[in-house]
Amino acid sequence: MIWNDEFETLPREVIESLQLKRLQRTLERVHATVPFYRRSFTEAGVTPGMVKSLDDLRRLPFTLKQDMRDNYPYGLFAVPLEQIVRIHASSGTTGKPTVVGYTRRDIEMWAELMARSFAAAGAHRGDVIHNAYGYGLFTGGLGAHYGAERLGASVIPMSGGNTRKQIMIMQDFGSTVLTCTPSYSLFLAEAAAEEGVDIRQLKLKVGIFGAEPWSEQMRAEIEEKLNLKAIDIYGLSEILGPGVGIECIEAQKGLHIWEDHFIPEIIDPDSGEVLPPGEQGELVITTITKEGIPMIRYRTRDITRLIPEPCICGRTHMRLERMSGRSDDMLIIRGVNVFPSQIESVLFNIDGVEPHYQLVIDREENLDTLEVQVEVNEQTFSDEVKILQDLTGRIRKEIKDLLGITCKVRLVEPKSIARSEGKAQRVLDRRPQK
Ligand code: DLL
Repeated sequence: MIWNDEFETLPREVIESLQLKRLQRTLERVHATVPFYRRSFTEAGVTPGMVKSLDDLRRLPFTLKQDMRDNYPYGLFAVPLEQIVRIHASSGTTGKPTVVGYTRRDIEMWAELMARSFAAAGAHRGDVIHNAYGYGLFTGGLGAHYGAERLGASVIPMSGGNTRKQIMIMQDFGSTVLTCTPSYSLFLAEAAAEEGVDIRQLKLKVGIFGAEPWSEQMRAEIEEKLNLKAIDIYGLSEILGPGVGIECIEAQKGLHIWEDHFIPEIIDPDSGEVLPPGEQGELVITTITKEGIPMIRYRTRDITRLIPEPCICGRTHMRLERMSGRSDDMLIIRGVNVFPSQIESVLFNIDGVEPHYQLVIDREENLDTLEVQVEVNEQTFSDEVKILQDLTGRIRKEIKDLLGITCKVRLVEPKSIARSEGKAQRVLDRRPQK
């Protein structure tokens, strides 16, 4: 179902003229109210008045995560604190978190976009939405919660963790929609099996999964294990939280980014140049309706491409291809660029291994080493040594064929790799920092 028929199906020229008008207003506002933007525009020799077309956006400087850190905690807010009704923060791997603030209208807009996203995923009033995204500073829990209420569905505010209870509630309350990270959905499936519950027989029909990279192969695995349609949802706290973009259930191919609120660009991460439509690069997003903390040309570090072709669902908002990883997740191993998702897609195509793995990178005698630790299933685990050796050799060869690097493969016991309730930690880089 299309939640907002008028806005989700606007003709391209109307979307673009709306974007330009909203962009110009946002630029005037941040220039007048946020010293950081005034300074960065002046340094780049630009003024809001110079932006006369959407193409002029590329003349503006980028905003980086570091800029948020440098202005910690409230320096990028465009309204006084009295107008901020909610604060979220995302913890980075190092240092202080990045802090974002929402006005009452921002919260309204977010709920609206999440309701749109739920509807695009096939959820509606009457659904029981089991929300296992974490509630707290993380945007996942409350973002999905407000959207589910706006949709008119019955939302169960589970948050993450307490996995056995999650299974009981899902079973007893008749949950029809599951929202959590893709890795947690597999953990739920595994935990259900241990409890003697056949998760495939529950009422779940759709899962709305995001907050971490996942692959097509992982989608197939989740759909098979949980017997539901798995939908990819994208978002980041700096821009909004969940609900920046989502796949529609009709196509399950690419994520519609809500272009009446965001302007996406794809750039070459090295040169910063805007790439032509369809080319892969780093996603840059400008918010054009947010009040609390508008973002101008925010470098997300997420790698994707725009799909300009129209979608069968009738929505006219452009699609983003499934994220293939983050440019700062990219591992350089002996000079070769490797995305964890590439290794994931090799592993998930091999029978006998489970969708739980970890990549350990180290350095021995000045040479980078990569060890792929992957769980095998119970049956394979009890197979003869020869079969396990063959499996190891096959994984090593497929990774070598795909990436051109030799790695060590270690098959580990079922359930020995730590499960996560939120974003999975799949990479352990033990190399000394330069
Ligand atoms: O993860 C917001 C969110 C919550 C999205 C629930 C979807 C569902 P942050 O914690 O700020 O916000 O992390 C944002 O997570 O820049 C991506 O690198 C990654 N990410 C989010 N969604 C996806 C996805 C939330 N569908 C960062 N595919 C982003 C791949 C994703 N990566």
